[in-house]
Amino acid sequence: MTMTTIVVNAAGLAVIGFIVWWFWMSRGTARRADDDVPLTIVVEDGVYSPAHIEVQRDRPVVVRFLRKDPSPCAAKVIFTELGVSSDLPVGEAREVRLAPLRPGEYEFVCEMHMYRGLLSVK
Ligand SMILES: [Cu+2]
Repeated sequence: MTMTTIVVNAAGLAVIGFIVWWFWMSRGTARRADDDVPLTIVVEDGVYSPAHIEVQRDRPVVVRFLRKDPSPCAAKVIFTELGVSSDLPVGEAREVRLAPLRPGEYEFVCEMHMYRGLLSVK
């Protein structure tokens, strides 16, 4: 194995590691919903911030999305298991209303699943 091969392989592994981290581990700790203030999620730079939110069971949920990313990738948010979606105009907050939910984990993504978030219902 030449030095170049080793460097290329190492770089490849680093990229794979980064992608794994990006998709599965970068969600961080959940932001919990307050009773009166709807959660605001900023859509920017390939991530939802926060990307992990937590709400209480059996209560209507309002999540406000503010899209800052002009890329068409971010134009829509979809709660896949719930069959709820919303268009997100750039720079204009949009509220997504969800019926009371049973405890569980519900994913929300952009159309291409590049943006990924998780709604935990407790
Ligand atoms: Cu996308």
